[in-house]
Amino acid sequence: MKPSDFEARMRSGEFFHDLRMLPATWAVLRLDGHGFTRFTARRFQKPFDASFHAQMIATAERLLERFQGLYAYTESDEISILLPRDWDLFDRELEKAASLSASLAGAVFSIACGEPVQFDSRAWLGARDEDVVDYFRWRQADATRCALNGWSYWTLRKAGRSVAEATAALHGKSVAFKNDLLRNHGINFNELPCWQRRGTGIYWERFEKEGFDPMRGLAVKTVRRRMKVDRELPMKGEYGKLVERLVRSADREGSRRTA
Ligand SMILES: Nc1nc2c(ncn2[C@@H]2O[C@H](COP(=O)(O)OP(=O)(O)OP(=O)(O)O)[C@@H](O)[C@H]2O)c(=O)[nH]1
Ligand SMILES: [Mg+2]
Repeated sequence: MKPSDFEARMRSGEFFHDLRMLPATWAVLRLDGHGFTRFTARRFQKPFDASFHAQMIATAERLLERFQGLYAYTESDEISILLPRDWDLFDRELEKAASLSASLAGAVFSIACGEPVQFDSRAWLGARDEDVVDYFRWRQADATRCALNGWSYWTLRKAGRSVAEATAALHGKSVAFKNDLLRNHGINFNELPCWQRRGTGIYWERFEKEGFDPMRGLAVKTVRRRMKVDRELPMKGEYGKLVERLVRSADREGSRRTA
């Protein structure tokens, strides 16, 4: 067999390498901490730990920057990064996007906490702006559900119930039941920190920077962009409007770039 044939035959075994995220489509990379139930149990306060969340935010910021995303959202041990429709890094190769995002998140988080941790990563695709709004409302609803469950479970555990007892006490119970349970233990779910109930968003904002033009000897203003970490996200419809604004302004910028 000729070396070039051998090379081609071996390459053909890289079966998924040609998979690309569809062109001109919204894409979200969603990363999730691998085995974080055990990892967090050893090192962080339950159900929520501000330092754990701060590390998730720092990881999300690095991903947003490196992957040139429009918006990052983090809740629990997951991070979603919205990519622009015209995103063209790595030729939109799925394997590259998933493996490089997971390895960057793992590296950033591991350095911060001093032990090796892993993330998995997957891609979500949506054709319409409304799909993106629905996606982020879906993840925020998950944050709220997990926060209520986590607070209910750990309130029972801290009150002396075993794993089996706490799990059985909450099995199939309604949102109202869990809110009442917390109230009976002196906790008002709606007054818990917003980031725990709704997650945290990170997006780009523009600001004016004062500078000096030495050629003209003049004070000048330039427009720069920086990341804004929003720990007080609105919820439901209002959150949807925030995501819609980010998506629409990205679409306007995209069409200016291609005009
Ligand atoms: N202690 C602590 N745990 C947290 C915090 N935020 C998220 N977690 C935990 O992270 C875990 C996330 O859930 P999953 O992603 O479903 O569980 P996992 O063990 O990571 O499993 P895989 O993702 O399937 O590998 C849950 O057990 C949460 O309680 C936090 O602020 N403090
Ligand atoms: Mg996980």
